[in-house]
Amino acid sequence: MEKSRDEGALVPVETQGLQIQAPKEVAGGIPAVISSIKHATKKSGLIKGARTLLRVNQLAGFDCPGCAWPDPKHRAMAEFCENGAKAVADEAMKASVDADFFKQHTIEELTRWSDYELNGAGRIAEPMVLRQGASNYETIEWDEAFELIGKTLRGLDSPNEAIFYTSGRTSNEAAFMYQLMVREFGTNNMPDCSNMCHESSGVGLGESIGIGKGTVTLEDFDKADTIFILGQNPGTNHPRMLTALQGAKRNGATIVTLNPLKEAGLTSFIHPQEVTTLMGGGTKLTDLHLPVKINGDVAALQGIMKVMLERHQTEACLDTDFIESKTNGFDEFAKHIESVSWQEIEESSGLRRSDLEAVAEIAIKAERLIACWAMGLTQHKNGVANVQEVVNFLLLRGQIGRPGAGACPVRGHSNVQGDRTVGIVEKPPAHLIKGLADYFGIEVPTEHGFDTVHAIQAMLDGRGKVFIGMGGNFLSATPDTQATAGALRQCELTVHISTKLNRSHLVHGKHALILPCLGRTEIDIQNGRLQFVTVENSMGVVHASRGGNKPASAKLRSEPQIVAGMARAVSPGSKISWESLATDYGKVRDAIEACVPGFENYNDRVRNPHGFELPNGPRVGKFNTPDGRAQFKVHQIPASDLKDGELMMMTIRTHDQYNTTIYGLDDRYRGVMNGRRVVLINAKDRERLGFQAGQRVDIISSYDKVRRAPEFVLVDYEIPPGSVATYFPETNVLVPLSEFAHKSNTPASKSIRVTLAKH
Ligand SMILES: Nc1nc2c(c(=O)[nH]1)N[C@H]1C(S)=C(S)[C@@H](COP(=O)(O)OP(=O)(O)OC[C@H]3O[C@@H](n4cnc5c(=O)[nH]c(N)nc54)[C@H](O)[C@@H]3O)O[C@H]1N2
Ligand SMILES: Nc1nc2c(c(=O)[nH]1)N[C@H]1C(S)=C(S)[C@@H](COP(=O)(O)OP(=O)(O)OC[C@H]3O[C@@H](n4cnc5c(=O)[nH]c(N)nc54)[C@H](O)[C@@H]3O)O[C@H]1N2
Ligand SMILES: [Mo]
Repeated sequence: MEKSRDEGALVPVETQGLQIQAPKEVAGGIPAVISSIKHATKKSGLIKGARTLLRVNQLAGFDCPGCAWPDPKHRAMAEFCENGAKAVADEAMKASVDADFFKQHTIEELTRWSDYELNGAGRIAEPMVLRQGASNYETIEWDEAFELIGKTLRGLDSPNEAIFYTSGRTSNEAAFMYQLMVREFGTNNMPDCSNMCHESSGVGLGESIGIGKGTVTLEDFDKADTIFILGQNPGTNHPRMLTALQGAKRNGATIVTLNPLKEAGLTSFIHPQEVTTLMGGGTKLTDLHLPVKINGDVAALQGIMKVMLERHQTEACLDTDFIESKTNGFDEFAKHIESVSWQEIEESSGLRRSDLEAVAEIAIKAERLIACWAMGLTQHKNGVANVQEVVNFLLLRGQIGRPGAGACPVRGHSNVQGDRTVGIVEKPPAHLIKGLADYFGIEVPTEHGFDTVHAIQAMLDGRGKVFIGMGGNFLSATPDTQATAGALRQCELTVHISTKLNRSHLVHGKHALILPCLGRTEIDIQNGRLQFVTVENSMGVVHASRGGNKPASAKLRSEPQIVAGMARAVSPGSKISWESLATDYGKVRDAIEACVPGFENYNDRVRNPHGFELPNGPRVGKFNTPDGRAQFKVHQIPASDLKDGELMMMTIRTHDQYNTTIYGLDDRYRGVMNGRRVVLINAKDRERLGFQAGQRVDIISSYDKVRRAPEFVLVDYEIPPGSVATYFPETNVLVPLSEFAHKSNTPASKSIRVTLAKH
């Protein structure tokens, strides 16, 4: 049967077969083990699947491409992780996307495949080109592909007409070479997946504490007596974090969660490697869950701090020594908090004063408190304010720069933090400009480049003419799918360095290239010598990663090799010895050491099996802000002004996806099985709006009343009134390009105003 299509989102529509079960209360356990073995053996065969799983996060193995959560130093064997296993199995698939595959399937036909089917086609086997006007990709030799890139880039009126995107799986070595190539060519147009991700954390923390990174290490979780988790679903997205939380719980820690949803992974956890806990129903994790409304966090945090400040009047409960000696802006901040009314706090947070008082009570007692957060805080117009409100909260009791305490933005992509550290950034810092100029003798452009939303704008209005993506799936990951599709189609050339087929390969410029690369799990030999790469985890630890699988195809090249190939074609007179960098990654590390602070003796230190920690001022009580102090920041509570019939929609991940890569069709913990086109809605909202449970609706954007995402099934769910949840990337078509966070430009993909209509 011909599937119907969502022409806006450019995806087929499938709602048949959806099954709804009760949401789960416990994460992990035997179901997680079974699920990962199923994925591993189905995708890569029994033996290869099992062998690969054994090598994840081993000291001599590769860094899991799943997420950026660090590895414990005391592990005896690989920490089991269901979703890490899925990521690894997915990369271990056969290389069946080859010349034959593309002969059989036209682009037009492939656009009718679902994201699940596209990913399921296997690894990409060889370089492919789509020539102008052709209906199918065909093979191309590597050198010819590089020459096409070189010729097109050299033919531009200005280097600023080219856009170089990066997704966060790229190693430090490949990322450093990539930014070097881009800067030698002459632009800083380097949008990055972190623009859509933790940019609000980077900007917010940078202003408040002088470093755009978290301040805790994994060991701090053993010491913390209180952990706050805001806007994060670790059971699905950072499963190994549950082990750390379990450890903290066993040491007596109290866990508080702020989330519109009661996520299974936050409620209770059974460690899959601990059969003994199976009988008991797992370790209870959350002690107090606050079902905050979507984007109610500024209000909730201000409410909590209002209680703390008031209490301090009668009974000292703030760290006044810390506030006086280490911070700035407290008086103005305290005045502001005093002025906000409980009515505003309750309305905007959707929480009761008594609940916030209970949380404040916990915070006042906490001697060592860690606050963790992820996309639930960053992807709002006030994403930077959310992050800074968390910092304000920590500063009140001096919970930064002490063991067991601090800020913990939990990163997504496994090397998104490292990519930034080594230079993937559209606003190059002074040390990098000087470092690259001194070490390589190149002239580094200083004009700021485009980030993600501005790159889309630039391609739309003709200022951007070539798009190159180092990994990722730009079309499906970015806001406003229609606009981004239009942007890519206007390009002279679109190039994707990829491991798997995705929708960005199908929505292309006049010419298009797919350049297939080795994955993290694969053996990388250059010049007869085994290479390894390095990555930085979410807590600023840099360590090595060595692949162990045979490459999926003999025609794959490593990312450093691909960058070197492009660089030689783009800058034929280059002063840089690209060949030597691409055949000895140790030389790339030497260059990073020379250009980026904190990498002294990189090649030696990274040979330590546990890697090394990059410098982190706040961790040791030093704030690298202009006045050397941490800053209290004043933010207004965002207006909560939904119109009649309007709902606030967040776009989240299922348990069976990795961003735009769809591994399977189940969201097991939430009980949504065999389908993705659902709206999780409060039954009271559904009834008020006159819909039946299970009814099919269209979702309509409030920003652009024309934009509809058709045919979603309404599912009654425990979610605060006025808030609804859907899965991305299907609903990215509704995320407006014009709604992004103040200062960080992160698309507001967790607060989208919508209405529903009968389908
Ligand atoms: N298996 C798997 N692992 C992954 C990924 C994946 O797709 N699959 N992606 C990786 C990447 S790149 C990232 S960035 C991370 C993402 O990790 P998460 O941030 O955990 O991912 P999301 O699914 O976006 O979930 C956001 C959570 O925030 C809550 N939330 C939404 N809006 C609000 C709000 O306004 N306030 C509060 N307090 N909470 C809110 C949602 O209910 C949800 O629990 O995971 C990484 N790891
Ligand atoms: N509505 C909405 N949109 C969002 C989000 C949201 O929560 N809601 N989250 C945002 C976030 S947090 C992020 S990080 C972005 C993610 O945006 P991206 O990073 O652009 O997207 P991914 O889906 O992670 O990219 C998947 C593709 O990467 C390629 N790939 C995988 N491994 C490798 C590798 O080792 N090397 C290379 N070269 N390629 C590889 C494969 O071809 C695969 O198809 O999406 C953002 N978009
Ligand atoms: Mo992310």
